[in-house]
Amino acid sequence: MADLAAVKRALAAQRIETPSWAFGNSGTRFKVFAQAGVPRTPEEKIADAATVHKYTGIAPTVALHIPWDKVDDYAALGEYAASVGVGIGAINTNVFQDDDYKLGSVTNPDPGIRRKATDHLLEAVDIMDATGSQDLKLWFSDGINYPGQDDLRNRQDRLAAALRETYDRLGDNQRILLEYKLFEPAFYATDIPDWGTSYAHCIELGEKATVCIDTGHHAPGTNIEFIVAFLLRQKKLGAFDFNSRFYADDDLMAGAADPFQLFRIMYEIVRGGALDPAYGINFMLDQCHNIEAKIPAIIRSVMNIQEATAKALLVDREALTKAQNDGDVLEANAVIMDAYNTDVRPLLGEVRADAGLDPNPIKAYRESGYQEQIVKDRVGGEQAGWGA
Ligand code: LRH
Ligand code: MN
Ligand code: MN
Repeated sequence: MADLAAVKRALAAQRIETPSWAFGNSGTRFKVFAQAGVPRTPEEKIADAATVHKYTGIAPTVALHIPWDKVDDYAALGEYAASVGVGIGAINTNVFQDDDYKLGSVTNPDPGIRRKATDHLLEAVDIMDATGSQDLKLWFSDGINYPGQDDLRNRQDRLAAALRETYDRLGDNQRILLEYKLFEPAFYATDIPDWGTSYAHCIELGEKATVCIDTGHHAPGTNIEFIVAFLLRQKKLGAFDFNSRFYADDDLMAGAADPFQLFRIMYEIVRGGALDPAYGINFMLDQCHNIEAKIPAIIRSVMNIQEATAKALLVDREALTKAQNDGDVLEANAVIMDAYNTDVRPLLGEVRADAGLDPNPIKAYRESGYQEQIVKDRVGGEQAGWGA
C-alpha cells in the first residue's frame, strides 16, 4: 500500500507552470473566436496566471513568450509578477512569425537571417537575466516542405551552430529546454522532429541543455511514457509542455483527450523520483482555449494533472515489483489499473483544504466574481499571438 501521508505531501509540493499565451484569444487558422475579458497586456496575463495559482495553490510561475509578451522593462514585469504572487518561469522564444523565416530561422540558408534568429535567442537570455528566469525554451518551426528544397544535413550544422552560440551565453543557473515536433508548419521534414534529435543536440551542447516533451508533438500511437523513462534514465529530461490531442497538435486541455496516457506519463515521473520540484523538471502547460473560458480551463488542466499524479503516487510499487519479478503479467497490470481506477478527487480535496484552499477550485473561481470583473474592466483583448 502507498503511504497516504507521503502521497499528500508529494501532491502539496507539486508545481505546474502556466503559459501566458493560454490566457489570450486563440483559434485555428479558420477563425479566432474572441472572448470578453481576455488580457490586453502581459501584466493582465500574469494577473490571470496569479488567479489560477490562487485557486489551485500549485501554479506559482508563468511562462512568457517573446515577443508576444514584449515590454520595455522586464525587471519591472518580474516585480509586478511577484507583487501578485507569481514568478516568471520559462522564456519562450519565437522565431516563427516573421516573413524572414519563410525558409527557416536558425537553419535558414541565408546567414543574415540566421544571425537575426540567433540574436533573438540571445535577447531572450538577456530577458532571463532581468526576470531571474532560469529556463530558455527553444522551439523551431524550421523545416522544409519538399524533397530537395534544402540540404537536410547542412541544416543540422546550422542548427548546431546557433544552439552552441546560445548555450555559451547562458549563465550558471540557466539552461536550455529544447523542444521537438514531428511536423507543422513544415510538412516534409522538420529540423528537430523527435526526441532523439533534440537529445543528440543536447548531448552535444552539454549538461545545461535538456529535452522538453510537448505531449502534442508526436505521431499518433507514440509511447510517450517510454520517452519519459528513457530521458530520465539519461538525466536529459528538463520539461514538459502538457496539452492533449485527438489528431495533431490540438493543444486541448491536458488530460482531456487521454487521461490514461497522462497517468502513465506521471507514473514514470514518480517512478523516476522526478516529481519533486528539487529534481528540476519544469512541468508546463502549453495549450490554447479556443472555445472554452480560459481561466477555468487552465484550472481544469492543472486539476487533471494533479489527478493523474495522485493516481501515479497510489501505485503499490512493492506489489508491482513482486508481480513483475514473478512474471505475473495479469497481476502487474492489475496493480497499475487499480491505481488508475481510484477516485482521487476526495484525496485532492483534502490536500487543498489542508493548504487552506477551497477543495473545488473551479467552483471557487466561478463564485469569486473575477470573471465578471475582467469582462467589465478589459475592453479590446488581444489575440494570444497566433497571427498577431
Ligand atoms: C509549437 C509550440 C511551441 C510554441 C508554442 C506556442 O507548436 O508547442 O511550444 O512555443 O507551441
Ligand atoms: Mn509546445
Ligand atoms: Mn505545439
